[in-house]
Amino acid sequence: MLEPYGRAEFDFFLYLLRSGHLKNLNSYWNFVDYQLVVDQLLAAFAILNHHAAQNIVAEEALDASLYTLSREKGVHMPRYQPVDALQSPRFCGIRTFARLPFVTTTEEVDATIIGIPFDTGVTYRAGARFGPAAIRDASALLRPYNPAVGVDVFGTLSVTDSGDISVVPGYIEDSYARIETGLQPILEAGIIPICLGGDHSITLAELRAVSRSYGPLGLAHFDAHSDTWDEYFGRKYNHGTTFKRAAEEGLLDPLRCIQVGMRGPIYAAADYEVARNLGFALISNNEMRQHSMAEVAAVVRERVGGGPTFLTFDVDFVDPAYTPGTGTPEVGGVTSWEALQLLRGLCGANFVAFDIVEVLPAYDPTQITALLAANIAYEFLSLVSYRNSQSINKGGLP
Ligand SMILES: [Mn+2]
Repeated sequence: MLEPYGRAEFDFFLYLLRSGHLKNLNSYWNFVDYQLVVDQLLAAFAILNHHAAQNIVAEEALDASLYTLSREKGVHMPRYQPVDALQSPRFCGIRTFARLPFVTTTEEVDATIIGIPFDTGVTYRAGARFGPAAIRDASALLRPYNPAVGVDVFGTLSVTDSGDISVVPGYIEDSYARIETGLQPILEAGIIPICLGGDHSITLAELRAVSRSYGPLGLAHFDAHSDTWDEYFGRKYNHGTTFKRAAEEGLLDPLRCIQVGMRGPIYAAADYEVARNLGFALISNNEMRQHSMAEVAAVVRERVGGGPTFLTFDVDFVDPAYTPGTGTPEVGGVTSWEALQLLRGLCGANFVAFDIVEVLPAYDPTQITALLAANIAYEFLSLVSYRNSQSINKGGLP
């Protein structure tokens, strides 16, 4: 294709092929003509020449120039994308979520992955502090396109891995403060945070931060447990009291809150009534199993409506046959496929933040829990991608 051009351009084209930048150029072919691609190659080449060597500086300049050019030409190209597994094997590199760039900028980012490795809010097994690392490890297998939802997740969204929030092990309220502080700039920039837990106590701090930006939130909560107990061991803050505290603090709009999948033995017949008395809807696992996942998803969509909504997913929602690596497993849950179906049924809802919690790698010898958690986080991104594409079709982002 570069026949009219000289040896230097040809070398540069080979460089692009080797370095993986051609993937970015390939994505242009869907939108623009041949001449524009050649123009971009040459413009990028000029910048590369200016930097005199094919080194890291030149690569960064090349990335930036391609990105700037794409904007100038009105071509959509996400600023931050994963390393291309067709160019570099999945087991290479330092582990970030889905091999995304580890950057902490809030510019030109649609969504970011952020680890919250806190696990001293648990009432039983500890060790979910290693959940974010295990999920990132398993996420190396993810690919850009989600055929079940019909979205090019990383072709449409600019996504980063923001690393972890430095929590204070053993000190829940100090950790809450750090989580709120850590999420604040992300939320103020309008970026959608996808938090990797950590135990479910972290969600209270996330809800505090997210509601500060959006007001009282809708809640789609998938879990074997309602987490609306008043206290454990005489203490108000832990992973079993999260949603009672959130309701008391006014972080939620109870009429747009729904909890799904509760099962297993509870302390008293009235335990689920606590959630309902807070104003939440609650669908137990037994009730859920009377319906298809599409029907359950429709009920959730109806409940949360069009307002800003937080999606929180405890991996113990799924049967421990699929998620053994978790803190308080309960038998009789759904399969991994059913969990994915349920999430896919939520397309179109206005989710402004997500978390996936309670992955406990020490009890996950084959890493299947972490693998499912990575895929669930990918479904979260798919929901964002789907909603953005719907908004664009309607004539621009809200
Ligand atoms: Mn749970």
